[in-house]
Amino acid sequence: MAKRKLTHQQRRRVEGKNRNKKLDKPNANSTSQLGEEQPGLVITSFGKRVLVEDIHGEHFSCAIRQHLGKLVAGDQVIWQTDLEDKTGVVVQLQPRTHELSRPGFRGQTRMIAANIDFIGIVMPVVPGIHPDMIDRYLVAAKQLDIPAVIIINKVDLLETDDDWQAVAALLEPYDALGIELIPASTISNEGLQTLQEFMEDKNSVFVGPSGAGKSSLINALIPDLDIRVGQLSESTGLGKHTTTNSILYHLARPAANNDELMATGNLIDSPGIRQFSPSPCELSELESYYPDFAPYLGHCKYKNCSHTIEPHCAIREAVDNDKIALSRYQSFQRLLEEFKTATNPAT
Ligand SMILES: Nc1nc2c(ncn2[C@@H]2O[C@H](COP(=O)(O)OP(=O)(O)O)[C@@H](O)[C@H]2O)c(=O)[nH]1
Ligand SMILES: [Mg+2]
Ligand SMILES: [Zn+2]
Repeated sequence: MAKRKLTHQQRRRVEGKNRNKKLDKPNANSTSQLGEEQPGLVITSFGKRVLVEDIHGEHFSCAIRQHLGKLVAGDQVIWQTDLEDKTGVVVQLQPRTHELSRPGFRGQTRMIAANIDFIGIVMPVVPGIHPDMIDRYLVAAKQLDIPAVIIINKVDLLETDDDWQAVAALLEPYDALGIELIPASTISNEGLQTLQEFMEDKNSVFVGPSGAGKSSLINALIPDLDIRVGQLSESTGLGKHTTTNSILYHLARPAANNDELMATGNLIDSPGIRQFSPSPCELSELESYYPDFAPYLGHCKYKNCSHTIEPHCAIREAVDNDKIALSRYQSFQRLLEEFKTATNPAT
């Protein structure tokens, strides 16, 4: 419509305004005044920005080109510095391998970590170990096809043999599955050496409930972490003790012949999540993530048995005969139920 046409003067004014805006602060979609494209690693995300580490280990607060969506700790990106200050713009996201995410609000996905190849499930003996949550993370690890260990944290709080036995009973099903169980404590330093060996040269993520001791463990595992956390909060403008978004730290150990530290992988600290959920999947896929069910699958009366109310169910019989742990059966059923509502929200 003619009304919408700008007069020559108006157009000049608008263009002038935009030009000034660009000079003030280049936004994520401007291309002026930017340095060459270079590779970078996302350390953490905050607000609409990310902290990117360049190949020299320097950190830059970066805007993100809109079409890239949300970025997360562990992402490999291509970015350009803003030549005027120590900021930049992420212009490309390298393909992710093994992204750990969870369902967020209104069907959105919340990223937890990218490019990981090892999951440490941190469970505290106090207030308690939650098998249901362990099983959810184990399913996620199976979906990604990466190894997971269970870190039994705060074992300094176990005082009697009975305390230990109660914990051992809860963990029995995982021991039977051959999953590594690592008792740990940042008070007694138990388990730290073992963890270090497991994580050598890997990109690991620590997950688990809030208060499990994830950040404390990372603090104990990384020698100069205090300094780095200080630097991080300076670059992001965020407080020191909040893990609202995942943060990537470099692991290091002393080099053989001198005092220098050698990089040996990365460890991502993740925020505590009240209820984690793996990606929804079909019954048969979920079954394949429960290796303890395997000997009984195919022996139910009905071929597509959901192992809930069907007669002559081999899985339920195995539970009744203590061949499958009740907690494992219950977590399976809860996930199945949850996946059903996730795929058919109306029902
Ligand atoms: N007794 C004991 N307390 C611990 C241990 N590790 C962490 N804590 C405490 O547990 C609380 C939560 O720790 P934090 O690392 O913030 O947990 P996060 O939420 O999983 O990161 C803090 O008060 C820690 O001091 C441990 O090994 N033993
Ligand atoms: Mg924390
Ligand atoms: Zn069945």
